[in-house]
Amino acid sequence: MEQTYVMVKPDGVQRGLVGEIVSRIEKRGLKIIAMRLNVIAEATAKEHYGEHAERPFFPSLIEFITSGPSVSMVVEGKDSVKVMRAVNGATNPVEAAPGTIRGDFALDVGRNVVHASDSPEAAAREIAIHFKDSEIAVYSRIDEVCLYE
Ligand code: IDP
Ligand code: MG
Repeated sequence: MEQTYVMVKPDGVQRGLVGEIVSRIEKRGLKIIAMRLNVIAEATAKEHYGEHAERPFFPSLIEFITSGPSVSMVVEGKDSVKVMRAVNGATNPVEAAPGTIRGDFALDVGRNVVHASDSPEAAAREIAIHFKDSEIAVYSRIDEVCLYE
């Protein structure tokens, strides 16, 4: 089963959207195998968003992502990278379809509530940045027999 890294960004925590977002992930059938609320350190944020280091929005992105608590998760399930990107919706919430998290709860690209890894390779990199192996739980969900053929 594929794993991906998901974050409820500080705007999502401040707006009380953690439960709603976790609920959507769970109801889709994806399994949360690690979860933590904390204020991400600046060095960790810079490593996480390293691919954007040269972009003009990088300083404000790092400032925002470290500005308050966020919720980090490792999410597992069939094609979880692709599924979580679809659950989150387009990066720019103006373009995000209704029914997606960004399409339902956001308007501004710099306040788009959630993050999810964009490839399995990125997921492995991001999971390793945010979680130790010992923080990831290996378990079965009782509904897996219904979720998967
Ligand atoms: P993603 O979060 O959908 O993967 P990326 O292109 O990887 O989108 O950008 C990372 C984050 O940087 C976005 O979620 C958004 O918060 C922020 N960002 C991206 N492009 C812009 C921009 O043009 N202005 C301000 N912030 C941006
Ligand atoms: Mg990205």
